[in-house]
Amino acid sequence: MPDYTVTTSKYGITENLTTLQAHILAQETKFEEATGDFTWILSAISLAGRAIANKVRRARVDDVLGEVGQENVHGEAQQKLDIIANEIIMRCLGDRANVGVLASEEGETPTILRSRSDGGRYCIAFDPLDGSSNLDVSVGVGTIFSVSRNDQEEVDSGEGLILQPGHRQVAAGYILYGSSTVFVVTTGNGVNMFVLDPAIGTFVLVKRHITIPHEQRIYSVNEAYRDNFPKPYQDYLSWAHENGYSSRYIGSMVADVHRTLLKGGVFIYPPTGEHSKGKLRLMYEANPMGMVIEQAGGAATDGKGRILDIEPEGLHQRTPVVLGSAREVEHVQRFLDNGG
Ligand code: AFP
Repeated sequence: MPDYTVTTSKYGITENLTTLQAHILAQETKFEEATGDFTWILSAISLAGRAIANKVRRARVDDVLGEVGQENVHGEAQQKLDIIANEIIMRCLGDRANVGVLASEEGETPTILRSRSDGGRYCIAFDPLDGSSNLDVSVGVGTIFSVSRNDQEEVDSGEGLILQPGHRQVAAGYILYGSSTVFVVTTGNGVNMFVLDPAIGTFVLVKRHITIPHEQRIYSVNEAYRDNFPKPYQDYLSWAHENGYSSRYIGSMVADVHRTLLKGGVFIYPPTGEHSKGKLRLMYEANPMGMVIEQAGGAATDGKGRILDIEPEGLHQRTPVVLGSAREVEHVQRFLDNGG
């Protein structure tokens, strides 16, 4: 397929006019059995992303920063924008006739919208606004999503439908609300990046087939918890210090993973004293990010094996995460395999 990503007119105007929807549609038409389902789902996520981006930009003006004064299902303080973002996504995706099950970080159990026989062919898990505790200091935050098929005819519980290992995801990605609004997505055929052009209100393709650098001496971890990490992680950090590594940590997973994807390095959230299984969630953080990183040529492990091969047991299950450049993940894994 010719690359029409950037069009230069005879008047010297350079514009990027391949939209997210056009790109996904073009990908889908390569498959005879394609139904347009993906385009339909991703257009809903794109609509939600644009609406959330607008809310995030206006948060201080509209006075919707800060906590609501109640806790979510994990006992974490809920931000006003967590609730707003969740409602936007539920609304946008709930309207799509091919979505069967929706599961959010903000909800205790998944919402069953329709059975497979009624057209609900897909299950979607999402974190509506990851990193939201950073919002009041204008740090980049993001939405993470994971799409898998709804293979079961019979509706038992929403969890029964959505709890599938990450290698069964058919699409995954994130939207970063940073200095620009960036949509990164994979449908299992490489990773593409779109940026919201605010002038025309749509995501346009800026980079196709992103490849993560094979190695890069950067680690991204909350080093303040170092004394509470298992010893092999502490030993890895000592080794990294001795080997000229640089450290970058924002504390907002989408921003940290996005930097790791583009610049290389390794993002780590190990088990800690407080979170013995790690802090991050398998279904709507580690799995979708793992798929994006693998599709870009990197690796994602929980310290024991591939994240995408973990058999999930619960919607809100946590997992340790080590992901990024293949060589950098290998270095961490070497310490974990040797026990320090
Ligand atoms: P919030 O959504 O509560 O801000 O948490 C963000 C997050 O889940 C993830 O985005 C970060 O990678 C991680 O927590 C940061 O955790 P620490 O503050 O423990 O480093």
